Amino acid sequence: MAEKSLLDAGLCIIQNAVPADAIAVAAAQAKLVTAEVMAALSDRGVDPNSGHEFVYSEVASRCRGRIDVRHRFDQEPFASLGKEGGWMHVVKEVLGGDCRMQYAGLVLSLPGSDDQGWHTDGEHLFPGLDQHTPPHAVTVFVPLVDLSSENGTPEFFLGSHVEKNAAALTEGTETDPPCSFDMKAGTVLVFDYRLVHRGTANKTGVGAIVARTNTDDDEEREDPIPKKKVKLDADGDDGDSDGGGVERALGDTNAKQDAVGRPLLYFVYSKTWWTDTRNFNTHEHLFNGKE
Ligand SMILES: O=C(O)CCC(=O)C(=O)O
Repeated sequence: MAEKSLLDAGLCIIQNAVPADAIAVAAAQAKLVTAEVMAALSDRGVDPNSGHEFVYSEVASRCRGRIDVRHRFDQEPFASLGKEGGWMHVVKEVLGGDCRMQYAGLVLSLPGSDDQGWHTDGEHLFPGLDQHTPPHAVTVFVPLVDLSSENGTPEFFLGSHVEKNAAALTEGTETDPPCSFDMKAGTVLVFDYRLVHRGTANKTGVGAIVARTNTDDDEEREDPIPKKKVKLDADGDDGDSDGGGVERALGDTNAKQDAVGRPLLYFVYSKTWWTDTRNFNTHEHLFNGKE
């Protein structure tokens, strides 16, 4: 079912793919990694909110207020998630049991970020071919907080992994609007590398974002994302099998979003014989020593 959706629409959703406790651990580590990267960017006078593009081997800008972090992703808990995440059965079904992980990272959308430009994560293998080819690579999005139109759900043009459909988009003859999904943390999206998509603005706040560690004062801070009724997922399930465990585990994470933005892990897998040479094509390091 999920595999068919991935092949036909270019995307599938897997409910509760990551348990609440694993999300909480990943969110805590993401916060540490992010603080380290933000501090190093600040030392270099780089402001992710300025809209100026930058690319280091550990972090790159994606648009104003949106950064793509690849620092410490060979370490736990990300290394294990990349190998054993609750999406691997779908990925292996589509790419083969011998598929390999290309890379993993975190897209952080800071409060007040812009909508991202429409893009694909990679090209068609044989552009202009008459026939549609099966996926050679997929991306898995793993939100570490609940996603909503407030903090920015990614948007997708379903079917645009097929070249002629993507061409219709470019030519303006595509009529179906893009779709997005309000998702709980722990529910993941797997999509074809060629699917046209973008991140959307994080409207949860504006102003300067300062990387900081938790203090006792944090307990008294107002939650910048008021708790509201969770919207249903694509299939009408609210995605919470344990009656609120995800929300409990993430209460603290959500409360700190003003400091760390909206964190979204991603993992990219491919057929064994393919390598991504397009993304993060730089040798300039943010940190003095190599990772
Ligand atoms: O931030 C998001 O929601 C999506 C980011 C994305 O698609 C990208 O950086 O390629």
